[in-house]
Amino acid sequence: MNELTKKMHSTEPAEKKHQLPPLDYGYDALEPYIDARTMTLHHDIHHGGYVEKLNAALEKFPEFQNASALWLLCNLDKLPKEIRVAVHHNAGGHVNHSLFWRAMKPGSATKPEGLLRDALNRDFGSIEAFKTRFEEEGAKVFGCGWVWLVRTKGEEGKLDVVTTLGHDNPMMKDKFPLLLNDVWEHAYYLHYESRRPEYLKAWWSIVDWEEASHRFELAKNLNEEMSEAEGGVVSVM
Ligand code: MN3
Repeated sequence: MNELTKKMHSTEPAEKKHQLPPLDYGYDALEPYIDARTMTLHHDIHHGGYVEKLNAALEKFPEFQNASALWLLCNLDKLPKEIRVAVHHNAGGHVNHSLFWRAMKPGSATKPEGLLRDALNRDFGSIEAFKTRFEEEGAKVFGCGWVWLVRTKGEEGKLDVVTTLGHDNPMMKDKFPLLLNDVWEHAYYLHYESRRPEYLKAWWSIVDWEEASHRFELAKNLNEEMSEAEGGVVSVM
């Protein structure tokens, strides 16, 4: 029995478990736009819960324990039927929230710059028109979901705004996420109650446009390895 086979048949706990990534800033750092209580619950309880449930679903299937959460999400049809639903929800929740924390930065008040700014102007007409479209699409999501700025693959990749339900990710449809906002009620309800459009508008004050620009560059070179926190490596299991 070689090492890999041993590992696949081992009843030991998985060597590699999915981990809740720590925030790069304090729970109160995004105030007043997102309050500390919301951030604490959202990161520790909601995101933490997805990680815990993802690990629990994979417990009986060591052959999938080294796969990135993004790979799992994009290859649901390759998974055992009994864990497909749990992995769908929880790998999606893990991937999306890992991206979401990095999409924001305290006191950033930055603006899109360089090639990303040019592409936004090219594909939406203006930065303001892009923001309006993003807010409108985000407000329209019925129930739980996300709103995204995505880039289609390739050198000339066009930018678009898309929405997903539950914790689906645009990579499931071959679109690369640059920026995302969480429009599940748990993301804003304590402070904004049912005023989701107000949350969407306020959110621009904490967007990290440098991260979005970084992802815009990554989208051109998808063969480069990305860490799990950056959205995982889809091609490698
Ligand atoms: Mn959420």
